[in-house]
Amino acid sequence: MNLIYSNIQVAVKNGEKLMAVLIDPDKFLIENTQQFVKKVNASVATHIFVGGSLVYNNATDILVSELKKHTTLPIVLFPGDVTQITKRADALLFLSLLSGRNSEYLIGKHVEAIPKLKNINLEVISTGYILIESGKKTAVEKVTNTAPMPRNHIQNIVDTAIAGQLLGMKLIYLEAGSGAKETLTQSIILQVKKELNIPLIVGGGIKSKEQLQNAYNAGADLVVIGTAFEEDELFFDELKK
Ligand code: 1GP
Repeated sequence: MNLIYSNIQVAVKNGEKLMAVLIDPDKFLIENTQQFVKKVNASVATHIFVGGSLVYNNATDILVSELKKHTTLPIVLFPGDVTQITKRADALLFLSLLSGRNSEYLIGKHVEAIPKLKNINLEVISTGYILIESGKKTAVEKVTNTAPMPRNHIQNIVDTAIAGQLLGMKLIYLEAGSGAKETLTQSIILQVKKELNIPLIVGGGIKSKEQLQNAYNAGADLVVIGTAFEEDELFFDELKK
C-alpha cells in the first residue's frame, strides 16, 4: 500500500539519487507518449510525475492511462487541483503549500479531495510544498495567489520545512517553480537537508546535468525536471542510464 514512499525511503537510506520527469498534461501531446516514454525509460529517471497548474477536463486521467501502457516506472500525481486526481496513478503527492498563507492551498483543497480519495486506492503521500522566489513570477504563485519565500531568508525556509516535518508530512518539496529563471541555490538545499529527517524533493529550472548534480550534491534526494524535457528531448541523451 505504501510502496512508493517506502521505496523512496529505501533509496535515501542507500544513498541512491532519484529523478522524476514531470509531465504537464496541458502542454503534452498525447500522440507523443510512446516515443517520449521510450526516452524516459532509457534515462536515469526513477519516477514520472504528472501535473500542472492549469489542467482541463480529464486530461490527467487520459495521460496516465497512456503512460501506463509504455512504462513500469511509478506514476505520481503532482496536482495543481483536485480535478487532477485519478485512480490510474500509483501515488498522489498531497501537497500543502507551506510557503503561502492561502488556506485553500494549506488545507481547503485537501478537504475537497476526500470524497474522491475515499473511493479509490491511491497511495497518498503528505508533502510540504515550499515555493521559493526564482527571478520571475511562476504559475504556482499566480494560481495560488501566494508569494514565494525570499531566497535569502534561508533560516525561515529551513524552519518552514521543519514545521512541515513536525506536522507529520512525509516529504518536503523545495520548489523554484516550473521554468524558473534561477534554480535553488546549493546553500538553501544544504541547510534544509541538514535539519530534515524526511526525504527532500527539489525542482524548478533545472536544465543541465551539472545543475542536477549540484542539487544532488547539496542534498536533494529526488530532483524533478519538466521544462528542460519539454523544450528539448535531446536532454534525455545526456541522462542515459
Ligand atoms: C515544477 O519543480 C518542477 O513544479 C519542475 O520545474 O519545469 O522548471 O523543470 P521545471
